[in-house]
Amino acid sequence: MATEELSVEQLLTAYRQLLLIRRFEERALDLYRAGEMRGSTHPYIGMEAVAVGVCLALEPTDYITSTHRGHGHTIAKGGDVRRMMAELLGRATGYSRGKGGSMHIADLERRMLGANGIVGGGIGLAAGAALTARLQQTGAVAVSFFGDGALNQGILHEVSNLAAIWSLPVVFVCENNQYAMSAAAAWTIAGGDPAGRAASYGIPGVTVDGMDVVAVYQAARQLIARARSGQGPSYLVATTYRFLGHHAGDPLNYRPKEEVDHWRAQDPILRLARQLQAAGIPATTLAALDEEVTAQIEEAVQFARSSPHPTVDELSCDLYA
Ligand SMILES: Cc1ncc(C[n+]2csc(CCOP(=O)(O)OP(=O)(O)O)c2C)c(N)n1
Repeated sequence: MATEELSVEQLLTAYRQLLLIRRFEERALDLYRAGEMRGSTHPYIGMEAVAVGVCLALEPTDYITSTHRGHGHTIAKGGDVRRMMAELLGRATGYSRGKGGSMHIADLERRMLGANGIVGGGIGLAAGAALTARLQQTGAVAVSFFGDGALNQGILHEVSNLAAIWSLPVVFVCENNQYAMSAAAAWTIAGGDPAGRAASYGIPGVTVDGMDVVAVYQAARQLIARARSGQGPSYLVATTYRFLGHHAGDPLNYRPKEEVDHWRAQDPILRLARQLQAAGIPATTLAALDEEVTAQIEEAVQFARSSPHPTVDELSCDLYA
């Protein structure tokens, strides 16, 4: 798709966001491997263009829901990498006061309604947020990010049907990264292109190249505008790939090397760098941006490391039994 509709300034903003996610994830993996981070983490590396392209088309007052692979969504919605890093290191300054970890980061101020350890768990929440927006007449839209593995969860059918009959302002964004853990999408999804399923609810279904941040932005913008103007929900299926394992400890013994090489050549950061250079931005500017982002992430790590652990008397606070 043409890049004309995004200014060079907006493209640079997108580039910075892609880098911020990539460098955050790389650093989180370092901390995991060094034993400094407890629990696990699900890296979003390779998929950054989906979160960034969609969130670029959203207003700050719009809602998103996320998945177990939620760091990219949080950052793309404007989340604070210091509080995220502190959460990963279990510190009291983290988003969940250090008691939730990677899969329990939410930023209600930025209307990021939470990462979610339950596959498909965010889908109903997004429809609920969309219903809230409708009843309060705020004009807000909700986006639900979910993986190809959630396509066959019952909740998606129930919520798609309800959202369609109530014409809710929600966009269902499927991140088809080709695998649900080690199960290839090609083995597990009936009916070919998942976007085709939207037709059974009488709503649009669009498939987009999820490695191209501009294409994602343009497709998302249309569907979000449609939802905002009262025309109801839609499906956006972004074809993408996770470059690394399902989680940090995945031995990754189920994907052929040629397949990985093919997708790595589509790296969304390299693709946008090429587009920016064609638009006249020198490579030195892009390298400087990368250095700035890397320093920002390092500062977030230092912030996390110097933050206190939650105290013992906080253990049962925020728990419901
Ligand atoms: C309801 C439910 N079933 C199973 C699991 C275990 N599980 C965690 S992640 C995952 C795979 C999800 O794949 P997908 O939705 O494609 O997202 P991806 O990991 O590829 O981003 C599974 C089966 C779970 N967390 N929740």
